[in-house]
Amino acid sequence: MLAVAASLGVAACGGDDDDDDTSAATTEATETTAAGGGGGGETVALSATDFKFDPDDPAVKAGEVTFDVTNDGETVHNLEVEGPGEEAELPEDLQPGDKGSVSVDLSESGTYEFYCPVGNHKELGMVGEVTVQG
Ligand SMILES: [Cu+2]
Repeated sequence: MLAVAASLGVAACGGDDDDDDTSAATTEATETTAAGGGGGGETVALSATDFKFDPDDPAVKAGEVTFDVTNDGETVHNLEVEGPGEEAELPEDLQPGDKGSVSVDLSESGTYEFYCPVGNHKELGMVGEVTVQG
């Protein structure tokens, strides 16, 4: 037990350390075992600008949803999605012009908030809501 905890600690600390301001939310992300085939979740394409998401009210079917984010703004952005059982964010902030994607388990219908966790971008308007239909 101790050995397991120790090795987990080492693994968790192994990452690069350039930007750790936003908590260690990514440590749990590996929990999702590579869902073996066929899930066929939806993909939502989002454009991040200074300072909003477009669209800011997408609708999807319940399931594993992948958000493809393009930073069309002129400053760094990210995307964090508050799913029903977990929150997920892009592994790295997006520089202007960059793209990234993050998958979230949205298997329960409802509405879930997403926002940009960089600086005060959420307060500036980088917030939206995804509607999940069962
Ligand atoms: Cu932002």
